[in-house]
Amino acid sequence: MPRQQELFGDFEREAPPAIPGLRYLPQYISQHYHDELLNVIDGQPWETGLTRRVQQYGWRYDYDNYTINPSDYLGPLPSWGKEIAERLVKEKHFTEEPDQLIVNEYIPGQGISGHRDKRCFGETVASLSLGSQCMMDFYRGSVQRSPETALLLEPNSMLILDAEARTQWGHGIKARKSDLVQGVRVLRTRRVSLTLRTVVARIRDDSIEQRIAKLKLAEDFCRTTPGLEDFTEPISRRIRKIHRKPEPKTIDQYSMNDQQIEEMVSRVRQEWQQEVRDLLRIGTIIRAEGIETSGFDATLAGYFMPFD
Ligand SMILES: O=C(O)CCC(=O)C(=O)O
Repeated sequence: MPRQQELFGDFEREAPPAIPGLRYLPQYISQHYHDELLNVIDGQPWETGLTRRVQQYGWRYDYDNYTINPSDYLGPLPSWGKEIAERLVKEKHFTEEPDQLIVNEYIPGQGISGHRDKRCFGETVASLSLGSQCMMDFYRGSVQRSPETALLLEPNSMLILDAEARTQWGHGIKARKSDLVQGVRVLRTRRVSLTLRTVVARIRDDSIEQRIAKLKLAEDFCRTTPGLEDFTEPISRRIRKIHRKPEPKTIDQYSMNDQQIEEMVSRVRQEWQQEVRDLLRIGTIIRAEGIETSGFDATLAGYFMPFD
């Protein structure tokens, strides 16, 4: 008998594939939580442009170009998504709170092609299963080859993919109406899954155009506001520096290895943090001196406020 067997319906649960970074958490949520969540999800609008219906929250995924564009921020996750995202951080499955959620609906006969999640997403991917059970295939290396192993995803379970399971292995769900489970053909019913991921800082922390627009507003404000003139030149210098850099559109268009991407992400993040610090210093002076900002663009005042 395989280790870690437990009863699951008429089947004995088998140990998940031994792929480093793959964690399978059966009964992650209760049946009651499951039913309430599905009910809320079914009350939201579905997108119908793909072969399966989806809902997207946090950031819109660009299915044509396989990436996320900096302008495609949709807003914070809804409370029911955020609750799961927070739990994943609390339980240390994620170091940063997931800020992107895709709800996929699979009616029997639908699936998702073998793929590895793109680099616009962070190092961990989580998927919560509602509704039907289904078999997920795992591909070592290329998803063009046959899957090497599979895992039965049960309703209420959570699948976490990080490390090798995220970067070296692909996963997918065959578009069919039933699965062979321990030699028994089991029909699928409707399945709904919630995939939670983080969007990498390079995309999340504003496009370069947005940063420049923001800094230009700050530059104008400082130039014309008594007490803030000294900030004008450092801001202008930063704008000139950003302007000199070409901006490749998305992280997936770089031909860089993982380490180079990490270095670039961390450099851009540091630059951005410096800008935030500059803006916050200006904000501190504005508040300390009681400088009037209401006559200015309302969004500008927001940039000078600490983030929560
Ligand atoms: O439905 C699932 O559990 C997986 C979905 C998935 O792989 C994806 O959204 O990229």
